[in-house]
Amino acid sequence: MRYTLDEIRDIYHLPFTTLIFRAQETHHKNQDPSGVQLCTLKSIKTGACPEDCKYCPQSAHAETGLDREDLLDTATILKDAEAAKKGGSTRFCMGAAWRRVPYGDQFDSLLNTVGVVSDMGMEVCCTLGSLEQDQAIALRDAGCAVYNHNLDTSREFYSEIITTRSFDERLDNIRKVREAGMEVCSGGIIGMGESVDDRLKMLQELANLEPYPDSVPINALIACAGTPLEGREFVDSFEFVRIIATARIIMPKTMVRLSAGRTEMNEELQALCYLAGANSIFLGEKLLTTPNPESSDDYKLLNKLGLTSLDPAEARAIHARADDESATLV
Ligand code: SAM
Ligand code: DTB
Ligand code: SF4
Repeated sequence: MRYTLDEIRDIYHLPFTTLIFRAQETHHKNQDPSGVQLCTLKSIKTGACPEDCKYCPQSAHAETGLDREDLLDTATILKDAEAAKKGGSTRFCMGAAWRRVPYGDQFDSLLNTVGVVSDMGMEVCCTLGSLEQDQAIALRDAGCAVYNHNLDTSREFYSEIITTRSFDERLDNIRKVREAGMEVCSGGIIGMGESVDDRLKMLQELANLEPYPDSVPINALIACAGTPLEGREFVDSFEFVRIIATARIIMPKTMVRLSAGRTEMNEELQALCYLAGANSIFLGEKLLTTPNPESSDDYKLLNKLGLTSLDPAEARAIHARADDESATLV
């Protein structure tokens, strides 16, 4: 095990100044400190999801009045992928509100879409729920580089949030993704009523995966009307930044993605997140079903901070160099 819970607690509770210093130190050693990865999300199948994730506006168990939409065809998705590329994104992430990935025409159409988007030169990520090993392999072969499946919270708090899919099923899904040779993107949500320890246990689970995820999205709960978590207070800013910094320190080479909740964060808080080691965001006016900041506002902030788009090839080169350095240190 790379990290015990006590070790992670010690990091999280450092004086804020030392915590940020440690995160910066790790960030500079392992990442391009001026690079931010720009990803765009697209909901390709929306709503009516049989899972009961209490935070999710797409769950059929929620009363959000969301318009459901069947799987979109390749041509429709391609238009958004092209717009995302033009807008400066390097990764296109397609999300579907499925319990498990279906076989048949829908999957064939999806594989075709993955291939076409990948041929455009975008890094393709999918987040489609649980999948079978052969589906993971087919996705990879079609050009899907990354699969997102979040742990969402600690093992203990998990059953308060989701009852239709177990924590172990999620870990199993992540293992299948890895075995198929795709990158793993896995993180969670802060602000659902979980304790600080629950958040740290989630980070511990992620950091102790072998290897740990290539990217870790940290979402601040968007408390959507009609979901059981409606009305929850937005997470405390400093607790959120501490989680980002802790994730950076214990998973030095991962892309820490500042994900849902940015519309509730002012520029200063987002800048603190970058200081704490966040180096990826979702760009574009929509996440899956909820609003995201305007791209122009994001570029304005990145320009003010002197941060630039991180090219995926460059990110891999930096990671390779960091590997070499640690090899010579031994
Ligand atoms: N259905 C797939 C799944 O569950 O893996 C993919 C899509 S799902 C919407 C992806 C992730 O979005 C969830 O695991 C959760 O972490 C995040 N998410 C969903 N609703 C959210 C909300 N209201 N606030 C913050 N994060 C949310
Ligand atoms: C992740 O961790 N966050 C993104 C992405 N992975 C798929 C999704 C956020 C969704 C927020 C609620 C919505 O827009 O429906
Ligand atoms: Fe379905 Fe994913 Fe939403 Fe859960 S998070 S209800 S699995 S779309």
